[in-house]
Amino acid sequence: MQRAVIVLRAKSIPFDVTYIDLRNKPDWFLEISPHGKVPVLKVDEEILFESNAIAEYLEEAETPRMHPDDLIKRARNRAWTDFVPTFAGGLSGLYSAKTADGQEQRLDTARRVLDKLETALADERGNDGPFFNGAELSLVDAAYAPFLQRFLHVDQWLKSGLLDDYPLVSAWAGALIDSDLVQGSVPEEFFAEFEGNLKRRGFLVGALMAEAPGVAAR
Ligand SMILES: N[C@@H](CCC(=O)N[C@@H](CS)C(=O)NCC(=O)O)C(=O)O
Repeated sequence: MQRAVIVLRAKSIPFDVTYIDLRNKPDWFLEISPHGKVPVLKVDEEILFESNAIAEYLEEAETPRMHPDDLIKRARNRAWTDFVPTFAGGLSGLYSAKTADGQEQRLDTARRVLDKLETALADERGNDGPFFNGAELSLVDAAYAPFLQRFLHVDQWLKSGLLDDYPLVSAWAGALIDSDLVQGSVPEEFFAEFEGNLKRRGFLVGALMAEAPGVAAR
């Protein structure tokens, strides 16, 4: 959902959003979403699903172009976008642990995905950023932003210090969450709901949040 909203905002495409309670999906949503998952984009009467497909559709439909012009760069941006589910799983694994031991065990996986991304930024960019390709926020940025934003939020409690070892990822994540496009891509209550979800699911970080609520959210 968030990735689609970032792209819609970046391209100044007017849109309405309906948020779904994923624990209680309405019938109308199940009828239009083939996998019962968000996001779904309704374009006139047509339904699109899957974040990648939606982002690529918007990219082809509307300017400004968010992919690099260079064909090789564009292909590699898409390849790194394909890595997002693995990356997101590596980071969210860390904060979905229920015990300190479990969290410790998942550090290696988190480090592995961060290593790859740090190398990708070093190899791909050839400039000072701040985004994946340079000065402009691109589709690959829009794909990673939601997961980096969630991680930075929970790390206020986890205090893993993990990103300290990855200066390029760390600076990139900071630029993403500071960007208006990313900040305005979630509703006001998003972080409260996100925290509620982590608490409800019995994750260790949820307990830390309950003990020390109100750490300043970025
Ligand atoms: N590959 C899909 C994954 C979408 C996805 O997993 N959405 C989650 C929320 S982030 C969802 O709808 N979960 C509800 C469920 O699986 O029942 C995409 O990128 O659009």
